[in-house]
Amino acid sequence: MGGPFHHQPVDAGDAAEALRIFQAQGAVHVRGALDIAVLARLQGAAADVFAEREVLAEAGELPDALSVDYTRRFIHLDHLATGSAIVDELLHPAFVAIASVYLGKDPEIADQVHVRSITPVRTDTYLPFHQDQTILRRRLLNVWIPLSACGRDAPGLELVLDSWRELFPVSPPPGAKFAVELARIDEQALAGGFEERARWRPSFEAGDAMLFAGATAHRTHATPDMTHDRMSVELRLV
Ligand SMILES: O=C(O)CCC(=O)C(=O)O
Ligand SMILES: [Fe+2]
Repeated sequence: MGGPFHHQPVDAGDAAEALRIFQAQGAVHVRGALDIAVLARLQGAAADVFAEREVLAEAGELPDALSVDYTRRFIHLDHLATGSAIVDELLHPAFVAIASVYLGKDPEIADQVHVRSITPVRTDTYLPFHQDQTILRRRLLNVWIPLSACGRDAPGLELVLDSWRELFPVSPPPGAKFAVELARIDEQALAGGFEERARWRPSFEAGDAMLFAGATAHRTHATPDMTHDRMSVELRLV
């Protein structure tokens, strides 16, 4: 079931087309939505925090409260020098318009806004297939914003289009600790239900965003020839 799928980015100025695509397949790639200077500021601020944590971790002095974040390599926006007000600069009116329709109300920003670092020298930073809605237990729109180009030389995102009609059974790995591991969906089980064209692995430019529903299955997309790091912001409208 599903398809034809829309794999091309849509211009941020065409909110109606972006909404149409989102409603048809549970995800839309929006181009030209974000100010590159804002992304660069975020990336610089996050790099500073990761560097500080690296020093603490090497000295065995990372506070317990930060060790989980560090292990998964993400930073809460409140912990960046930019402050969390920068979120206002990430919320393009098209994102808010799509969220309003999808949620059926004025969207709010969920508490956990993060900058994530995916680094090929630490493949444990890669996230397995999951649905955010299994973790947050509520309807949501994820606004996923890479801080630089990714999906070619740096890990991107893989989404399963049209997977948002149900919540799939979870299949946590042995010893699962983290929410996303507890929400893990078995790749074989998921892939079996969808045609290859439903598995979407876009190339992103800086300034792009991927908007996807809380029930759209997704994971980090990484291949052995992707050797660059990638940072991204994930903010969820609820
Ligand atoms: O950035 C990634 O690779 C995965 C992100 C993700 O799962 C999310 O934003 O919910
Ligand atoms: Fe996710």
